Amino acid sequence: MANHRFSSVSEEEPCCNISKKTQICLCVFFGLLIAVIIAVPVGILMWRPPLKQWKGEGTTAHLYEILLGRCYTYTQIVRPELGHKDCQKIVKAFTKAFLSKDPCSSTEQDYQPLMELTDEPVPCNKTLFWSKSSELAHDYTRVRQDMFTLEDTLLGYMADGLKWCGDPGSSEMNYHSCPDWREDCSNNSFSVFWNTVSKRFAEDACGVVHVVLNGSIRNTFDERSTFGRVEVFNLHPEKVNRLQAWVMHDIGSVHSDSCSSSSINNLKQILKRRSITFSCQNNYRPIRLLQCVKNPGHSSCGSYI
Ligand code: 2NF
Repeated sequence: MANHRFSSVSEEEPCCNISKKTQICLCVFFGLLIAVIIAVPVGILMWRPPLKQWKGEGTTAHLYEILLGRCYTYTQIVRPELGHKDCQKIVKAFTKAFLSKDPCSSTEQDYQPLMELTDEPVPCNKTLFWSKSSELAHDYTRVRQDMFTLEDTLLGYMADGLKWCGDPGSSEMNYHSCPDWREDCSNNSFSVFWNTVSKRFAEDACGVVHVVLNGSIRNTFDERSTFGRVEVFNLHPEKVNRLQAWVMHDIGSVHSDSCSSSSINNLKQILKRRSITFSCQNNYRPIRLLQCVKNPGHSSCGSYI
């Protein structure tokens, strides 16, 4: 009797008069339905409009970590006398200036909170500008540690050589591409940053200020460069006594420009109109020596090394 009852509810019996095949179909149907119910809202929540494509290279990989590391290196090791700086706060203000924003509509105001967190004094007579002479100017301040290029100050040190931009449709950085300042737009997050920090660097300069210029190119003083466009016009004549230019020629190059060339004369006239005295020296000897250290065998270095 017990055996009979057992066999009457055997597994072979379709439940509720539904065949096994129908049961499987229903399972698959409800499974798919649940998957769709979950996937659609998740998909909607996760969907991001594609990031805009630009002609310039994208944000430097690990930008946030690099900025943070450089901030700590600068404030703890390079210039500890600066006192406490909140690097976490500084890097947050840096990224906040451009994240979730149109990278072609960047403004000086975007970087204002960052500027306020990174105020840094440069002693009078110790500011060194450069234009088309990055390597040489930095070789010089590496030796003359009392002198400062923008990249020897906290913000310049943190940002030098990096690229960054955001996107209005995303809270992420755009690692694929960023606007090229020549081909896409001039008011891009990257250029506006350098214009803003270069402007403050020039506004803060006092006493005799210096600039290393490249006499081996045609436009030694380029009015469209950051130096020619921003820095020269933001020097304060009431506290800057003189601008001293050092026009350097590459070792072995055919000289193109010198202190007597028309582009340097143009710089002189601009400064005259701004009531700033100008002086110029070709191949300033201490910097020439550094060039010769890198080219010891060259005939033009014979008298030095
Ligand atoms: O990357 C930097 N460290 C940097 C960039 C721009 C400006 C530094 N600066 C500051 C420095 F402190 C110097 O005093 O400006 C001065 C040098 O700039 P410059 O434009 O007079 O000199 P260049 O050798 O012509 O340019 C330096 C670098 O800046 C780029 C250029 O491609 C080169 O890599 N650059 C120049 N103008 C712009 C711009 N409007 C630019 N990058 C983006 N937007």
